[in-house]
Amino acid sequence: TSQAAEIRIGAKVFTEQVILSELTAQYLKPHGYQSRIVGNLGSTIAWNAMKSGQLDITWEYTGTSLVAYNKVTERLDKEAAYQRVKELDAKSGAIWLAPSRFNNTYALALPEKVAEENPDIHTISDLAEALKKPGKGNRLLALDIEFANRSDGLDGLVKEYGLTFTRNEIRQMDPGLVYTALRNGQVFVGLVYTTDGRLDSFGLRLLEDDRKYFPDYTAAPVVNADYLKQHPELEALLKPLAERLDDATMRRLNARVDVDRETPAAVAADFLRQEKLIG
Ligand code: PBE
Repeated sequence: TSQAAEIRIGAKVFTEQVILSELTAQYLKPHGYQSRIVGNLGSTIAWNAMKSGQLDITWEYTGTSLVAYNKVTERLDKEAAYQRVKELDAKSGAIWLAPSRFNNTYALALPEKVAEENPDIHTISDLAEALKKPGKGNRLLALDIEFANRSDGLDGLVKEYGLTFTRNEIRQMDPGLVYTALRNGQVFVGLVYTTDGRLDSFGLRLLEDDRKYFPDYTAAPVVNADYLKQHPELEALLKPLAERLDDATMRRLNARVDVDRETPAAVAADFLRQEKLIG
């Protein structure tokens, strides 16, 4: 009888990442893996820790690697983006496994009340126009700290659309607090993640990225190359899990945690049993 293999799973600071790490840990357990989840990481920290072998696996998003890590400025569709990051990252010891079916992209969203008062704002270009009109009251933009500092983030977005926010109209906060600010109507607009579970129940209006600034952000497990050499079965093993996760499914799982207040561990266990991925 062989000893259980240890697998160290990295997770970033938002709910979806906690659920994905729980899904991975609980799914791999009956296959002989003992998991350790390391949470609350920033994107770059998680990514570098996985590449250097301090972590074995993380769930990453294609656009994040493409634009934020590899600084590719060319616009690629979903498949081309996946192929490109798979190729580029393999050179630095990170192996992309079979992708999920969900795309967790960024979006700008209006609080329900702001949406009602501004029936003409449906795209980010509409927002840019509205911001140019004098005498607007609340013009605050809520966003997370990471977005303010990423190359697929705030500076590029402002430039692409000619958004005229002043420095002190931009409020940086923890990602979860952006949704609180939006629900309470404390800001004019907020930066959200499109698979977040709170979008529907908070009645937010998502603005269309009509200039296609944001890349595709399909999620996939990414494994340290040396670890994968020791555990080549992971590739086939994780495929059925990744394949079951589409936009609607991920949003529902996220909502069970952020709206219904179930724990990520319970949500993951329930999903794996329902899908017959564990016994
Ligand atoms: N995203 C949206 C970000 C945060 C959520 C997937 C583009 C990321 O973690 O890379």
